[in-house]
Amino acid sequence: MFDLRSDTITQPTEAMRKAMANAEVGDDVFSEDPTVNRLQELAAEMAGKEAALFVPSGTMGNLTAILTHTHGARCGEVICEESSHVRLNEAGGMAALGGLMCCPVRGNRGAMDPADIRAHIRTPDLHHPSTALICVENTHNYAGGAVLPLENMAAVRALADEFGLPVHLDGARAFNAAAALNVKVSEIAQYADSANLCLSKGLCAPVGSVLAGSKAFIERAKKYRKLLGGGMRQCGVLAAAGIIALTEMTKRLYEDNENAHALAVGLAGIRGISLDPRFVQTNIVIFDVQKTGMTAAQFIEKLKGYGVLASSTGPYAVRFVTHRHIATGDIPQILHAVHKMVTGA
Ligand code: TLP
Repeated sequence: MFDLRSDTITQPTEAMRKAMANAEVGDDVFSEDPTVNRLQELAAEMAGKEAALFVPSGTMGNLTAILTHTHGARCGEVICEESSHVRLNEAGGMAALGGLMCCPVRGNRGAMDPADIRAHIRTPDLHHPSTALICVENTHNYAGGAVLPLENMAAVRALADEFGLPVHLDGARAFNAAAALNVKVSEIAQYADSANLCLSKGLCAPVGSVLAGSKAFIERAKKYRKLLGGGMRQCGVLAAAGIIALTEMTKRLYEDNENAHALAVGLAGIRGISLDPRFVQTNIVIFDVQKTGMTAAQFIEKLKGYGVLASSTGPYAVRFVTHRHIATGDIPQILHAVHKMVTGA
């Protein structure tokens, strides 16, 4: 089976398992776990921020950041791209736990136009919720792993500064963006006040994310992590894998990006599949299957019989995600399986 459902399915490496077994640990709620402290220092340095906080998941990293930025104020509004993960895939956490409303803005390949953001920023009016935060996602998952151009991030930052608003980066796959742009992740994160970087996707750690920001922000974030139940104890066993994720696994992400591009080029040549491979910049390939006469659900179910697992992002949108367990040599076989399934030949 080629499992292309997500890069979240990646297994920890041997080096990670060894490091986990031998990790020095302490009670992290007292900030006394030396391995967690090391991971946090490393993550802060890589993100170009003063401090960082280890959290169990990307979802908790984003929600912790959102609550921290809004100081738990209810009735505020968070501007985010309309198909962003914080809006669609985090169980409405900002509304349920933060009393916040989501203000969706349609992006172009995941990038919100600053003019559109400006049009959604609330003016003082007792009828209105107040704009409290802008969230950006880079790479943008549902925009097919699109990389937000750095100029766009800089323009959003400038606009946020004009209105005194904080910016949070959902950088679940920011290292894939960094690999595609050939820049350090700090060059991307510099435009945001906080950045959530996932360790458990293409970087292969079993669990976890790091939330990076200023010292004062991270101090406040600790309280919200606690509120969300994310204060873990001897979690150096998990952080040990995270350290390897950051030191060893970021270097290979360009392979996942290249494999995804090769998949996209091949898929575009299969009858009934629509996508533009020029837009596949990182490890996510989203393609339309409507012209095959199948829905995404039918396509995925049928493809399973040919040894390939996929996920969907819409009624006719199928998603393939490349990762460490998909080798360059597997791409022709995957394409052959899809071709056979679609054409019967
Ligand atoms: N994304 C998962 C699913 O939830 C869709 C996936 O398979 O891609 N931000 C972004 C941009 C994400 O893609 C994800 C996970 C998260 C945050 C949440 O991370 P976790 O799963 O660790 O809570």
